[in-house]
Amino acid sequence: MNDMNSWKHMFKLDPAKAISDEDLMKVCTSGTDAIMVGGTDNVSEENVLYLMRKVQSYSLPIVLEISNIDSIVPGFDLYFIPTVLNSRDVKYHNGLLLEALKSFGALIDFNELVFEGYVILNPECKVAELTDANTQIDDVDIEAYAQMINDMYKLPVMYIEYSGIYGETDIVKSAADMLTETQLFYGGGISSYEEAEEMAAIADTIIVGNIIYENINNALKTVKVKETH
Ligand code: 1GP
Repeated sequence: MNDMNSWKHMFKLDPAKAISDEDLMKVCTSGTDAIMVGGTDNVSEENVLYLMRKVQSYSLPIVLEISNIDSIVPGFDLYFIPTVLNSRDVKYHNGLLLEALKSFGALIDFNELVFEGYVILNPECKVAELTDANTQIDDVDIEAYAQMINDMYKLPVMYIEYSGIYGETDIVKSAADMLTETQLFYGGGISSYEEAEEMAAIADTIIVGNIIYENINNALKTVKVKETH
């Protein structure tokens, strides 16, 4: 169930945003490979638990992408831990992690954790602001980040995050070309089947978020990339 290497498509649900039971059912029965629960603002133990329980009534993997220590809830299949490599604040490299390990290190099942090397590329998105990310990155920079992740830190996942806007395919391709072991996640601004198809041809896994809340039918169409990749 948790063979995430084969996941081509994930929907990302924000616990701070409302979704109707009907739309949640459509998302969870769409054929997507997994549901990722994650967001930047107002993510709490209460809203994470609420969404987890709702999604657990469907039979697909559910992953928590940890936003803050207070909203970590047991019961997910996997826990994704971001480290933001282009953040200027050490807190978002390993500072939060250090605090979490000091408090809970003895209780953690490390087999459930997946460390994500994030590179945030939309300067306007909330997470870029929060983490003080240096988003002025060209293809040489992204290649170096990809090498850092694949060859040096040897992280299982590189996440190219354009949250809110559709990214530059050349940048994503530059990263993809450097990765031999690391799984490439792409997320940001996918709002149609055509965009999903274009990014799915480059990245290993695409993540579709906002469009779920803006146009559920277009969101559902993105799952069709699984038929071609
Ligand atoms: C956000 O990468 C995800 O963390 C998906 O981005 O919400 O723009 O689809 P969108």
